[in-house]
Amino acid sequence: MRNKWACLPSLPRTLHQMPVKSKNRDPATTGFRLGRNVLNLLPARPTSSSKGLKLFVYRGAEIPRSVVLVVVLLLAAVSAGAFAREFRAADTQNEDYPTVQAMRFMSGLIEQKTGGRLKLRIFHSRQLGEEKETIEQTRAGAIDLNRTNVALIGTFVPAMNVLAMPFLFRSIEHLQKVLDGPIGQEILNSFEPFGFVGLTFYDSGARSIYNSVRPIRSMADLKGLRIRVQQSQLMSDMIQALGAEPIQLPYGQVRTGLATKLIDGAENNWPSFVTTEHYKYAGFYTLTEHTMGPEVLVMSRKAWESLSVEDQAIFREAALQSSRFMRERWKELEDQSRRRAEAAGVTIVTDFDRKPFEAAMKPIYARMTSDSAATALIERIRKVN
Ligand code: GTR
Repeated sequence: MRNKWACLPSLPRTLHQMPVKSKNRDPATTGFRLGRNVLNLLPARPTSSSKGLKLFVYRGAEIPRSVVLVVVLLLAAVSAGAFAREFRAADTQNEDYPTVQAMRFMSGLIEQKTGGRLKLRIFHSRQLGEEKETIEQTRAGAIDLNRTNVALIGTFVPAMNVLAMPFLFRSIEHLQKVLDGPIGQEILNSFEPFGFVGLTFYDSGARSIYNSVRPIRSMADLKGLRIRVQQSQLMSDMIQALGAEPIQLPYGQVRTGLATKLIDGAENNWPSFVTTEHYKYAGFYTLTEHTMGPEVLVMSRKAWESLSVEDQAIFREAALQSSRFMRERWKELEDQSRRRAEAAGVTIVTDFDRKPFEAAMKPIYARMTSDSAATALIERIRKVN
């Protein structure tokens, strides 16, 4: 005879599919009958076919079948991930943005490697607040992971501001070489004294200036324009040094700021310019590519320290894999976003005079290099070929 226990591992999935044996088909009692029928699948007492299941017999007394059922359901639920520990992860970008996709990918890897014990719960589109607040909450341990831009977290972790420095990287290839090498790892390791653990970097392309007033070809064209910047002193100083008026605004307010003419323009990479619909209000995009500050994924120290050493290694590896996964998607979205802006009639200015822009950054570098650690880091970055 077929062992009735054989059906147990798949019990929760098949519960609703089980044939109801009772003749009583009163829908009002269906739930009860379902429970009864499941119980009927359990043997009344250990039989020869249930050898090895002595577990259910305690000091000669049978443990009630209902208790056995609850235990079995709980075990099955645990293995199905119903009680997985979830880590709250914040991202300001929308659901389809590559950084959000990358974190989803990372969560899948973590779930797989921990047998469903751990996973991420991703709050995209500023569901947990604007970037600056979420960074503060991550430091306080109220948010477990945060994907942020280096310019924002630079207020908390000084080395991040170095990565956001204008005209520091010669190209995206140069940036990637730095981040993928020992310097990148050292920078990630430098987060801990500030209440974070640096997990990995994500691509963010180059940021360029866009506005609704005129095409920018020289610094004179920037004069007097109100340009939105991230909530970062470094970014404000940079825009001011270029002769425009910096306005710090959270990411979520830029679109309205452009629509209501509170601001004349902003600066960002192609995917952010397009996915936020800023391109519908700011028709002039100049390829200034003034910074290539990447995104970074950090974890709160509190959440990190709650993990075993083995789980910490799983998180690190999954984060690294997710940034590789993201890189493939990024390039594609960059090209696609640029094409979309062009098709919508955005004027792309490529013939701008870059030299004066670079020269105007001297005071910013002078301020940064008053810190010897930052000077050394900038020099090492420049030397990477
Ligand atoms: C994006 C970045 C966001 C946010 C935004 C901004 O490129 O992915 O995290 O910093 O820029 O300009 O506020």
